[in-house]
Amino acid sequence: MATLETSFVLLKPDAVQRGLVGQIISRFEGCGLRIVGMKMLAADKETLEQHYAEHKGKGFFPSLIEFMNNKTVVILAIEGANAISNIRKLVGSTEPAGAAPGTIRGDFCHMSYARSDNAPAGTLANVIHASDGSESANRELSLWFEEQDICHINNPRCDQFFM
Ligand code: 3AN
Repeated sequence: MATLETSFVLLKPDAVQRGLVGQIISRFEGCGLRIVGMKMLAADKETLEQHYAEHKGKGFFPSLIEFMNNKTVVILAIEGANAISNIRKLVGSTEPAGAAPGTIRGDFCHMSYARSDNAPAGTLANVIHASDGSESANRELSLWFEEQDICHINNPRCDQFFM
């Protein structure tokens, strides 16, 4: 059965710097998912370390944080039926070299794990992050957004354009 879910998506610095923001967002809107929160900001180290806490201690952790620290990113809250798994499907697999054509990573990036250490970005540039489950979606939404800035249906600060 379909469940109405809200997921957290972050367009990484490579997506912003390459001017891919509009094209990526239109993939989500195009299939009927709804943007209910959006903000451009400079990611800070503390928030990034909390966001990627599960990867702390792994070899790629410092370069992953450095790649995004103080860089402009776009954060999104996206709502829809089974939004979390549907968004992961649109995003594609973590390693761009293996991501299927038609997915965001398959179409907009190409780096392999093997090349990422020596890549100009210093890490695996894969343009986007999306929550991988309901627990991480809730954690990431509350880490990056103020509840009042998400236009949920019962948020009195928002108009009802989406009803
Ligand atoms: P995803 O973003 O697909 O959920 P995770 O959560 O396994 O993938 O990894 C978080 C981020 O860490 C990835 N998006 C990628 O930027 C980086 N990463 C993951 N695995 C590697 C790796 N083996 N080498 C370099 N970077 C990695």
